[in-house]
Amino acid sequence: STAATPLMRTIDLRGRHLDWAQLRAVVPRQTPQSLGAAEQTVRGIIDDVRDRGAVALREYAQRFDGVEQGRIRVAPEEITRAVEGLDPAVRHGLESAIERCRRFAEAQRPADAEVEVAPGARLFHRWTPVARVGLYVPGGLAVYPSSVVMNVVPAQAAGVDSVVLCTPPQAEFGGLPHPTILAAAGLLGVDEVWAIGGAQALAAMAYGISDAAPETSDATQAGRQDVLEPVQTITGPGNVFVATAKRLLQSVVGVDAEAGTTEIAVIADETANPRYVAADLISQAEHDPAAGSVLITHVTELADRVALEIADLVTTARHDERIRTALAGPQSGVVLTDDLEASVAAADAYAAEHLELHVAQPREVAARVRNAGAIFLGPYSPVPLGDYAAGSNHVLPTGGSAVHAQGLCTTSFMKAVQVIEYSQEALAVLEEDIVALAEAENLPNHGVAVNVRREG
Ligand code: HSO
Ligand code: ZN
Repeated sequence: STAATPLMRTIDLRGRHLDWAQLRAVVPRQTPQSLGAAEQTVRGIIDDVRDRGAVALREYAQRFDGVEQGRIRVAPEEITRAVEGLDPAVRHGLESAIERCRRFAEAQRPADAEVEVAPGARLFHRWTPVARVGLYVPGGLAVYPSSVVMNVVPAQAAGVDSVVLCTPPQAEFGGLPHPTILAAAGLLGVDEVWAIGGAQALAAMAYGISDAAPETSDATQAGRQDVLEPVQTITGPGNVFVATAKRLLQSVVGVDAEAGTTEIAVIADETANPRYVAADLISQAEHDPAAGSVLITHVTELADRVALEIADLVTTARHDERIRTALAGPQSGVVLTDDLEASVAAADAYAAEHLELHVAQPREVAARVRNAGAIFLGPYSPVPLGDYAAGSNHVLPTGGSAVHAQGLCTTSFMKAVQVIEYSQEALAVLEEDIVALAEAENLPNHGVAVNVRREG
């Protein structure tokens, strides 16, 4: 093969001894999208949906989706029909993903804690699912039924009472949502699907819609089918309008993190297979011209061989333009380090959404990594395995937020309530302490609430 100029730039850290903050500044990273511009528009949409309900939703469907809506909720028969129409191979893939994700998600259910900190002084940490969850699924070019699985399964494993899915109505499907999305919902047992797109969908789920029956239907026909009960938590990806709506609705509902552009980092040593590494860097670059692919290695020959493999694989890629743009962008690159230790430090500072370890002792190296959304060990655990089928979740922290955040999991749809039960004697033991602290904070009636129980 010819020595073409490598697609990815090189960041040479050899001989430099950078601390965490310096590393964080030199590893490649995309600039996060700014949401400010959409804020006014989205605020208007949210208020409109809250105030005018289904009337506003029908107007937006007409304006943004080019669809005249009667019923906004998708009829159960349409979901069944979509399941029946699903390509059998895709159905098999989704069913196997659902099964593995369920097993992993169910294993994540946290145990309650109970402790008697002193005689008669009992504390309980009781986990409980969120009552009702809303999932937003975007329409448009990228249709990701795998993301429906990734959002719904942990909510179901958490034991939520109900899940509602909102996704845009599409003119090309007769005003229904994309059939593959409907089919994924059907396979998951989600029967409440509403054809609502964008910021409108998030507002509808946050505030609820009580008047969604079409005007033509008589009052007896309009029943529970046409009421969208408000949810307590909303998850799911979306464009800048959806991300802005999430931000604005945070005082009304819980929301998951805004999904940034996907990224992959690979730590490789001399044992790495350069073709595997190249294929995996390309796989995430395929998502978006702004996707980030980062190779971190202390083995320069390996870096060179990966560059050759990338050049080779890109020539036959369907989305070669997108991939080239992503790999050549400032958010991608090859980071050269002095040794494996330094590679781990660089990866930790980068805090990748996905981190692959192509090294001799991947488990041992993984134990030294603090910051990553998900870690893929060894040559046979590529990121696309996690994207579709491993059983892990593919909704992961992007943009370096893995330093403080984690991927979607069962507890994302749960919350713990702290339960306190003291006897009169156990309270009396603490009376002086509480009174002293209450006095110190100039809140004496806090102390009185304890005193009155002694006087009894
Ligand atoms: N890699 C993406 C998830 C995905 N891949 C969906 C394919 N479909 C972000 O983790
Ligand atoms: Zn992917």
